[in-house]
Amino acid sequence: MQNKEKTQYTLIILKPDALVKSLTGNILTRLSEARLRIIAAKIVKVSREIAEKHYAHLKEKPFFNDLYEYFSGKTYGPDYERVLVMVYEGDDAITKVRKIAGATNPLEADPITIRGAYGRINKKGIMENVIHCSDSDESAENEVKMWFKPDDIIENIYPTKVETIRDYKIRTWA
Ligand code: IDP
Ligand code: MG
Repeated sequence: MQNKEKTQYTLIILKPDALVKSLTGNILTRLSEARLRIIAAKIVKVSREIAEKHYAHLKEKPFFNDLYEYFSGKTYGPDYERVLVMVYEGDDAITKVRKIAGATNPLEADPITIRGAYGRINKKGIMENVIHCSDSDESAENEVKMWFKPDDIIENIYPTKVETIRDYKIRTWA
């Protein structure tokens, strides 16, 4: 039987080293080879709380603190304490983006992949590999819901509910 492509969603993060090295344009161009669609995007300052959720599988590792310093951009100073977070949609989006991104360890990644071309291992031994991309449908759903509210995404990709919250305060333009 022929393998059918299926629509997938994937959470992509351009990590602080991508921004420090002015690689945003290069990386978006590389990703465009996959012919996917961007359905959400924003710049975020990474809190310890969201880093611990996003990298829950690494939270107990001895290098987690150094990983947080890198992922939050603290390694590079206040001007770079930010990441670009996006959701891409398309046929086999997860597999295609993981392939273009390359292996986790930039020294082992194929040199023509994003991580192979632009990654490095820093002085503390952290793999600075410029891009995060979801590795399964399950983690994509988990990560998209962690980083975005339903209204930040231009399509309805996961079920939502409407809640009435009394005295809920929001900040608006003055
Ligand atoms: P992935 O980013 O390819 O999905 P994960 O195992 O989920 O790989 O790890 C998340 C991130 O943590 C990696 O992209 C890398 O920046 C960092 N990392 C993972 N394992 C190590 C390690 O053993 N040493 C240093 N950094 C690591
Ligand atoms: Mg991962």
